[in-house]
Amino acid sequence: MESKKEFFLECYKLGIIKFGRFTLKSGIESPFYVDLRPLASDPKILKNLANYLLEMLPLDNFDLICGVPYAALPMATAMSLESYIPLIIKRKEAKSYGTKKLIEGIYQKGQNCLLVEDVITSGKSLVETISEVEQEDIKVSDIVVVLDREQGGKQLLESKGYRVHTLFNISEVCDILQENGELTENEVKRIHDFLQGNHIEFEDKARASYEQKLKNVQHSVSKKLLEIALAKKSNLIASADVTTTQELLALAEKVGPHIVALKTHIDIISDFEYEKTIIPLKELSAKHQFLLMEDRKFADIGNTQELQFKSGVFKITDWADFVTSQVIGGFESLDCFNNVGVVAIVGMSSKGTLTTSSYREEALKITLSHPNVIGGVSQSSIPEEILLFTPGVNLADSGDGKGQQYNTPEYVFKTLHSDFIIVGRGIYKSNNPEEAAISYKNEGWNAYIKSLKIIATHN
Ligand code: 5BU
Repeated sequence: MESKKEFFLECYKLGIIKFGRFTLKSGIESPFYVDLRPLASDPKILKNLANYLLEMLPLDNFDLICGVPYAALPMATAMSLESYIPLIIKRKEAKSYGTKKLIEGIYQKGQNCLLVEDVITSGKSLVETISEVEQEDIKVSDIVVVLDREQGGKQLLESKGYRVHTLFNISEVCDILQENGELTENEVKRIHDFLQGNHIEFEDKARASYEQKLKNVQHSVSKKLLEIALAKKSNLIASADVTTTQELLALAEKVGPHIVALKTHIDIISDFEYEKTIIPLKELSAKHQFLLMEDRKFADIGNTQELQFKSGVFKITDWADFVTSQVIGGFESLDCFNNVGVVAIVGMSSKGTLTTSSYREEALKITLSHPNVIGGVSQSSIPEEILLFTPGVNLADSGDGKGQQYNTPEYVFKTLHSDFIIVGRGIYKSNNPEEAAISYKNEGWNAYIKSLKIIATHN
């Protein structure tokens, strides 16, 4: 098997820990959130996990294995399959009919059972589970836990005489992630402060308003975007990921009055003709007062980007008000976009993206210093002197089954201090795109207004 650290990083890729601001069941706000259920969906990882857990244990001691429902059930099952120790199943609640049994499976009184738990925090729910198992005259001496949040649970159980074996704890996990560029030193320090019960400040300082930003921005496209936002009371950019000219123009006509910009992927239009596609689109943008954002995501050397921008059938330079570009080609690769605004891709919304915190840090340096850049696309906050555009917004879904991960408007304005939300399928796939655009516009605007009012800090 690979090293424990490599194994953890494999697990981390499945999205089991998130950093930010989360309200726990107890009402306490935490700078990180753990959910190990995704581990069960990767058979190789689950099998390896079972073996890592088994390796730590005095296996001869146990007659039975039992997982604490629900997250640990597949883990306990995998451990049973790997070790041939029989599995029993504990119900969350006793059946209200029939046998009213709390424990299912074959066991005898007096047998010793290993309890398996995914995450231990205060340990209170484990104490309850243990007492329920013990009420069935099954002995519990050892508990094995995948991740210890280091918030007193291990000590509580040990004080009651149980042995607690933990595979990972949050401190070592933070160290691994820092080493790997996923967390900064400051972020790790905050997590340690939180774990030690110290007061930590969540950045809830009031954000800059569009009026304030309008005074500070230099680029004419930034100014236009902010002016339209204020005039329409909208921070919505509709992503028109449709594939025919007719659909594109119909969508622009319907949502035009409610948006600040229409985002295109012009190369997915199958019947593209400059005259028939772009000319009427330009007319609609003038009629309904929205800008055109071509989401080309340039990612080449300057010379090639310039050709892609100015030549070919699309001639983006002639009609787009602003474009998206990766910054992977370096500072000078952005020089060619000098008649439009550039939105730099700092962080992506898709699962497993390679835009780690160290990449984002470097990308931001270019983003902040290049005069053509008006803002960035990111899923984390960026300095307020530029505009933040956030895709991956949907009111109904949390993902699309293809790696997209969605947030709500409330989250992106309050936590990330976004300036503009980008909504694709939430609008163009809706039965009534105009109504959907109006509701995203209102949700977005209300979330923005609310985010202006947050001044208090939290404990
Ligand atoms: P959706 O249908 O709302 O998921 O569409 C989102 C749009 O934003 C789509 O056109 C993507 O190409 C674009 N996008 C994104 O979703 N996430 C990113 O990180 C970047 C762009 Br960069």
